[in-house]
Amino acid sequence: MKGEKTMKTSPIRLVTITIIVAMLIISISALSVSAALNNPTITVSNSSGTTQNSYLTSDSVYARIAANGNGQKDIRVYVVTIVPSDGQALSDFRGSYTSATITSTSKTMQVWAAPLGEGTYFLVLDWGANGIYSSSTDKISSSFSVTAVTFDTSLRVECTPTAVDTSGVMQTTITGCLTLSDACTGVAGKTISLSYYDGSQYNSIGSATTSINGIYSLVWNVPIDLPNGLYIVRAEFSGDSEYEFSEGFTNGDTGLLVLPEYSYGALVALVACFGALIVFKKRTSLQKSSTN
Ligand SMILES: [Ca+2]
Repeated sequence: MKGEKTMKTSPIRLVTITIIVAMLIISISALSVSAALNNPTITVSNSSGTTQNSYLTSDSVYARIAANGNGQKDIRVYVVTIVPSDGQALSDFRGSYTSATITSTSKTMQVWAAPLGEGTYFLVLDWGANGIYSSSTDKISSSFSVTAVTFDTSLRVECTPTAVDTSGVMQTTITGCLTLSDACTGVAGKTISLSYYDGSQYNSIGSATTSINGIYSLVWNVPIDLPNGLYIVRAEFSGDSEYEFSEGFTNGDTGLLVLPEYSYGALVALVACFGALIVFKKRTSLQKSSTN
């Protein structure tokens, strides 16, 4: 008898249950509508998604994009040097933007591969990928800087031969090597300026370009009117955005020695002595033959 009573459901209770079920259905559907990806953020990061705001030109830049909800969203990431104003058409510093589709609440993606250009930049998240910056939907990252990788260099120079004579050999080959200071790695494709010191200033000899292993070579036609003496030869690399300035000098052993030439008078005297010697030898042999 007790069971019969509990089996009965009053009309009021039935209505209440129906209302509750209906409300539940409405709230679930409302929840699914509001669950689309929203509230995005963009962070400049490394490949693991950790925030990074300083880069070298040899690095790559990644972006960590986070959002709430679920579903998917097409996006573009622009690299810019100036924060865009509202409603402005977006233009990428690199020439083209990076596009992607976000399908989860967090994504780390490469947006700029090495080599990077030096400067200060921002990333713009174009949420919905329409190419127009809208401050209400799009996001701008904090700024990040890119600086050049620089290497210290060493430069060597020597002359072969180390002596020239204005009445004989008047060419010397200037050779050397441009390398990294902390390794024996040659630096290729760099211009080396060569000059010699005349006692008061350096005078240009010419320039040569380093080969794949950092070696350069230049044949110098030594000016015939260069006064006798020992000349220091200098090699100079002016440096660039990647490699530091360096210079090298010949020393007493490798510097160029211009030897004193025989003057015309001295040469005549030498020829006269040699001639006298021949005459003397001839006479002696004649004397010997006559006594025999
Ligand atoms: Ca937009």
